Amino acid sequence: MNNKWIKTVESLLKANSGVDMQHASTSAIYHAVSRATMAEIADTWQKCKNAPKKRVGYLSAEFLVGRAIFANLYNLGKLDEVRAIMTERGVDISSFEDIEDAALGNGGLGRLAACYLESGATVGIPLDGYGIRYRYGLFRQEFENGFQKECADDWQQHGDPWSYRRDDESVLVKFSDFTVRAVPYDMPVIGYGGKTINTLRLWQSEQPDSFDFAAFDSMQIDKIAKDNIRCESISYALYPNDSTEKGRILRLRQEYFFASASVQDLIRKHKQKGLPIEKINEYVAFQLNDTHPVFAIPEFIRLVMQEGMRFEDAFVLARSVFNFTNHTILGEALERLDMKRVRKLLPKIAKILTMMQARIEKEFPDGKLFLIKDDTVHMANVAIYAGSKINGVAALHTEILKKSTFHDWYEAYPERFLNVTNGVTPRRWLALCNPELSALITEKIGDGWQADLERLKELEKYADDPEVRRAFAEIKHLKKVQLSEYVYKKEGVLLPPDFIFDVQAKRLHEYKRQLMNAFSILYYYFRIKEGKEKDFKPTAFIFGAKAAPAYYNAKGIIKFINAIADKVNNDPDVNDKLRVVFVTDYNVSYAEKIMPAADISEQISMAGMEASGTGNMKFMLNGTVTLGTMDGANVEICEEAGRENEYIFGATVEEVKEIKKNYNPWAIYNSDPELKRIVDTLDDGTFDDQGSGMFRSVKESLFGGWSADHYLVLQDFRDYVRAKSELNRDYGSEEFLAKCVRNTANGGKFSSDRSILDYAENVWKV
Ligand code: 26Q
Repeated sequence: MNNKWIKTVESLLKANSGVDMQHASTSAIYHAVSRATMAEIADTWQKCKNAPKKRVGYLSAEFLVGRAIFANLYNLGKLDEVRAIMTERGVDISSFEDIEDAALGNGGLGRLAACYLESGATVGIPLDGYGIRYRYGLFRQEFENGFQKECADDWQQHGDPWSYRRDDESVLVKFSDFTVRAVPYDMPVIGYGGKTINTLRLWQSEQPDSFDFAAFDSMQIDKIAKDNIRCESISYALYPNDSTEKGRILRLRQEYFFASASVQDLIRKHKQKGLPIEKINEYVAFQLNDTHPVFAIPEFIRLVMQEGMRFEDAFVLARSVFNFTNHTILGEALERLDMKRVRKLLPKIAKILTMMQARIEKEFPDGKLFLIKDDTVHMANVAIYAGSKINGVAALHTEILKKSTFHDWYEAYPERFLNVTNGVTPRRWLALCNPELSALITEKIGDGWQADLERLKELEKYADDPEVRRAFAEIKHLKKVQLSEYVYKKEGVLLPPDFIFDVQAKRLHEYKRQLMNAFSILYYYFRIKEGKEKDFKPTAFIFGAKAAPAYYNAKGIIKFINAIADKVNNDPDVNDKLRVVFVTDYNVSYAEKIMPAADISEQISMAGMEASGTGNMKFMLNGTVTLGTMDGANVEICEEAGRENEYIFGATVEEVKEIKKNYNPWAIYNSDPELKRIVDTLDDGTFDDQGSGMFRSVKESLFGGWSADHYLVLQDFRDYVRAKSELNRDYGSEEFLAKCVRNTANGGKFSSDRSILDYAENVWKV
């Protein structure tokens, strides 16, 4: 950065805080540095907005962007310079780490959206994000006696220097009972190299007029306040339900709110250019991130009809601009909305959905394909029927969509289905979070891999070079030292850096089987105590996960793992061999510290359940072997790195299908005394759930009624510990170190740059 930049920082500090650098708070300096950088990029940003080509709108209810400041400076190529300038002035910019940015997403789907925007800007595709500016993002997690407690995430408490409010581009969104104003806040999305800057536009809901004068006159202040709250409630908070549908009215309002605002915005811009509406498909494409934005389709049809087009033409036009990504096969997560409710809140939208249903009935009279059935609208069906392309997020997942979830649709429209395997941005998930490994990579293969990740392949030959293996191992150790210090400070738990760091970090869900991991810890715990694991290499088990606040068993599993941690860490018989920690408030910034420090990446979902996973890719890039099932993108990780470089176990999708035909968890439990003892700790008094009944409920999920061990924890347990023990034996060997190198070397496919280029070529045609 130049002289001008630091002058701007200093004058912003004076103007906004009335102090100089020596006397300013971290928060004030953060703000000034961010704003000065915004000024720096203003011209490029403006120029990029007017690109006269087709633009893509990525519609997503979630954007889990994480901390912006370092990523932005890095992509501008200014991070080192800024660090130096600020150090000269007595400011350590790592203090900005106390300021966490927006967590406007739950997990995978929201973080994917953020990676995709960054990649779009990096590869120079005009891709803009559209979402909701939640006043409160995903809850902050605390533990109270080992129970999860949710706290509000007030992400704007230090201001929001990375966005501009654009009042003049507000639009109105109408519900049957009231109208709200959608006010856009624009964030720059800076590509690597800083040449392209796209926009993330987040809508905030407000009252249409700032004042109801009549009410004010008659002193009905309470009415004014009530109206205000009703409007602002729409973007008040992110729903923390990862993968479970809860048919809530406010959620429906949120979905229509941002879908409508975004479509209005793009149609208006198109018209402002003086272009005819029928040609909008030459200038705009929409990607729907799961079903959450699907209202955009009937809304688009409605608005285009308002411009004078007939329904049939509007429908055909819609089909040429919309595309849909599915992220789950979990039945309860496939959105189905009660048409009674849609008719009540959004009568015009209900009418258009009904016309679409009539159209499909005419086209397919046998009724096998439908949008509305039993007065319930299936949002995924709407997106498949009225869109050009539908994609899954990993090869295996897409096959499952074609074979089962959407089989009838696949038979009718095979050409619409395609796979786009997920990816992650290598800037945040390698370059920034692991500068030490990045320096080694650059030393070996030169610069440029950051934006051309396939080049990592050039590292493969070094897997056989003992010196490079050593260097890899030393960096891993350094990252473990750093994480250990951080975890000690935050959690008060000591993880010795010479232990194996075995990590499972992702949302808490029964299908992801954190419980099976917990059982494996107890397995080693009992065996070590009994002297049966003489050669077991000391291992620290690290968990990071949030449970949806209403997901009872998920919360029970958190409490269970915390109880295990308590016991293990305080037991002198084993704590030279085992440590367990459940880190508090796992989020993007925590992930940036954890991924580089992991020796083992646990990806242990029941096969067929995890659509892709993206954490698995972040670990891989950082030289971590996968301990996993043949699920989601794990399959492709094996393909790329070679299965022999990972630790694979458990039933495959086909086997799961077979096993489920007559699965009997009782039989497994009764024939395996070691496993029985472990499972029984849930209710034999080994652990205390403080009268909550949670542990009994978790145990019942393994045996009770129809849902008996739905996710085959008992079934896969033995093969899991088999693989885990094998890994433990291999750890530290020359061959193991080579595996780590091979993982980084073969991670190139999992750059989100590749995913975005896939979408651009096969879906958006830009
Ligand atoms: C639905 C209705 C009401 C409220 C919330 C929701 C909701 C919110 C978030 C439903 C689902 C989600 C998130 C789903 C998700 O993150 N899926 C993950 O997507 C990743 C990116 O494709 C995949 O890698 C993961 O496998 C998949 O689980």
